Amino acid sequence: MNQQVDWKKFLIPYENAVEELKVKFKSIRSELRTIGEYSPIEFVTGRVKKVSSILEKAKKLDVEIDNIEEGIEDIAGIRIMCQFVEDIYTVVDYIRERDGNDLEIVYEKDYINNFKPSGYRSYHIVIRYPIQTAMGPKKILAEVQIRTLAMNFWGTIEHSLRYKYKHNIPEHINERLIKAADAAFMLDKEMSKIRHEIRQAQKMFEIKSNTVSNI
Ligand code: 0O2
Repeated sequence: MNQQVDWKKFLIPYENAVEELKVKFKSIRSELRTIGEYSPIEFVTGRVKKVSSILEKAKKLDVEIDNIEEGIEDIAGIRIMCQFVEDIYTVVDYIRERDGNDLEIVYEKDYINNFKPSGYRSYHIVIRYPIQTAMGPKKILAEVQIRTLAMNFWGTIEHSLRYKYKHNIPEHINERLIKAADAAFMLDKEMSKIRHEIRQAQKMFEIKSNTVSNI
């Protein structure tokens, strides 16, 4: 069955979609920076899933090879990193505003308010994205993961450890990873509080200096 799939050809629209989406999200950041505004997007990465990982996931989810385009939603993956947790929801709103324009939202998963048992936190949006190919137009599924720098730090390391242990992480290590995820989230919350306090102080300062100049 696997031999029947021309993987190089199959993956072309996914590669194009990842490149296009990276440019689109990166340009939000550069536009905002150009006009001197704060960008909720810190940086953007993207990847096309490796064939071995596609096959592994298809096996895990019991998806037939013929149904891989619909059954595996993250063959094209975009990751958007934000400084603060609240920035994540600003980015989610950006994507929602584009729903029906240059992309369609299929569904959203909030792994921040509902974090995974592993401790994993991130906001996922599965989209259907139109792409022009040499064979004509096509819509593919892509997964956009939106997370803070701290969530990304934890997720990247936990992912590589999970692969090193071949998905059989001993229970005591799992427990420590969950604690590390909670600590990363505490750090996110503390950074948001600090930011809030600095903003409040700045506002107070502006009010005071306006009052002085009005006298
Ligand atoms: P890769 O190499 O990142 O592509 P399920 O566990 O069944 O609820 P499902 O259906 O696999 O989840 O999809 P979901 O929840 O959208 O998660 C897909 C991707 O989210 C994963 O892709 C990871 O990128 C990330 N992810 C989900 N759970 C975890 C986790 O516990 N730890 C880390 N580090 N990442 C996670 P892949 O295919 O696993 O891998």
